[in-house]
Amino acid sequence: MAQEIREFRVSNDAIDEPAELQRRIADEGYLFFRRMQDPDKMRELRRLMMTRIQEAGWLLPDTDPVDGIADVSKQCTEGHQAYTAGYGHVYKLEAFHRAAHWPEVTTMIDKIMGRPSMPHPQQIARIWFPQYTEHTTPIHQDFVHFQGNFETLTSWAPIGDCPIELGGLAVIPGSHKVGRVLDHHFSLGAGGLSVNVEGAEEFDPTWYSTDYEAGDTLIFPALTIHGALPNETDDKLRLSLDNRYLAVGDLIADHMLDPHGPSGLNWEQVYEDWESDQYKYYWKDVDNPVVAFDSTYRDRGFAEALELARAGHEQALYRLRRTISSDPDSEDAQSAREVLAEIGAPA
Ligand SMILES: O=C(O)CCC(=O)C(=O)O
Ligand SMILES: [Fe+2]
Repeated sequence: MAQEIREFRVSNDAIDEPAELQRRIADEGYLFFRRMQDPDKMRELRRLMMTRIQEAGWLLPDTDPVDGIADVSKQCTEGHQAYTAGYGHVYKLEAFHRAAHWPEVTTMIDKIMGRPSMPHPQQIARIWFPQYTEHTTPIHQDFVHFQGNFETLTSWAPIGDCPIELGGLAVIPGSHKVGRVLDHHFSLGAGGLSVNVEGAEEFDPTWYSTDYEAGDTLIFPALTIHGALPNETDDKLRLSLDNRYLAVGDLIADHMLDPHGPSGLNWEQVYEDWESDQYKYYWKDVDNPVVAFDSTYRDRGFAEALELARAGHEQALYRLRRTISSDPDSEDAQSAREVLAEIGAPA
């Protein structure tokens, strides 16, 4: 990603002007707000989530969980078997799911969409280890992962402060104007698919981000090109929320009705210790048309990983071994074993 990062335009001045918000997001492909969410609520959510992360063994014992000091020897990420237990422990927190319904977020999304909206049932937290930059979320458009419709909005917010070196999200303003899903290729990192933006002709591939503080929030539609900055700290975990919102009555892809895959949980397990029923299965009362997940993008990425692995590509080999260990009975694992056997590489 880019060497030089420019500062986001801050849109707090337009908070009460829906038409201006709509104009800006249509033009620039993102909106960024300082302290759109209550920093104290965010810090309290951080305390709860980091406490669970410490219980999972990913923070150094005898440190304040709020500081997010990682046990670097525990590095793991989405797609690793080791990630599931810790992430699942965090994913069961009622407070984490409630955050998707905080009115400061939902009223803002309604204003931007100009229609009543709702959060996708599938909410997502990202827990990013330091010194693990190979696994940084690659450059992508959200549509390949979440699908449904192009107007779906992502709301990304750090849970606590997130200075540049901790690896927050960055966007290419105006990139959504390509108006289509670009070719995505095999990559490591969340989602495992990336777009090459070098030499792009349809937009200027300049990156924008910021030193995020608790409560700051970035909102963008499904075609905006974005990616995470690497977590360059020595020992700090990056913790963030990325929740998605669709207009009531719009199309949603079926997998977004399930808990986030890396948690390894179903809803009954997620809800096990909740105190309130208010947000359990809240979407069942809403009549959104549902479309089946289209696995074409993912399948193409995996086919590329197989090809690259044949040629000895290190990250592709890593990807194949990860599939074999995390999902040994899958067809992908079978193909991965065949390729490794073919080139005489250990599984
Ligand atoms: O936080 C990350 O690393 C990935 C987030 C992302 O891609 C998103 O919010 O759409
Ligand atoms: Fe994304």
